[in-house]
Amino acid sequence: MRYYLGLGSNLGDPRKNLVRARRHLAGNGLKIRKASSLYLTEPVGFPGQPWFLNQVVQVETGLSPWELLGLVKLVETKMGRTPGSRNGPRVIDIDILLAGDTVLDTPALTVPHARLAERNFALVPLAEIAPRAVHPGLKKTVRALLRESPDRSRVEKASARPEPRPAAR
Ligand code: PH2
Ligand code: MG
Ligand code: MG
Repeated sequence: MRYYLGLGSNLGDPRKNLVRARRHLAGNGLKIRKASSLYLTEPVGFPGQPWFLNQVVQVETGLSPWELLGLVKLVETKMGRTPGSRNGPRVIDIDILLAGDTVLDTPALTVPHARLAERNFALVPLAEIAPRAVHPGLKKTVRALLRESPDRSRVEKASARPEPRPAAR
């Protein structure tokens, strides 16, 4: 099944953290077929935090959404993510954005991601690699979701060379 995963980090060296996350995922058998550019993104929901580095990857795996969720949690834990970091700065966050045309709504796992349509930090990188992917619940393409997104937070393509992140403004 084809998945799109959102990666995010705003603690330590975010660029390195994203590299490590992709390595962990690939090392556990996921085939990373596409990777978006890296984006510097204004924190949504938690003002006053450092900006995030966000990326979306397309992966192919035989794992079910539940199995993939387990793997994602394992990688987050291995990378030093602590449970308390849910609303604070985090070394790594890996979210299942889309899982083929699966729609799941349970307390432990909601697919597509519950807030995908209102988060430019996920939609912009997703639209870069999959503008025509369809959100199976909303029945709209990613491109349409981005066009209709109510989110006004800033998302800037990160340059190839590391640069200091803009201060929160
Ligand atoms: N993740 C959140 C909440 N807010 N903001 C940005 N810019 N990037 C994120 O990855 C992010 C966020 C919850 O996981
Ligand atoms: Mg998240
Ligand atoms: Mg998460």
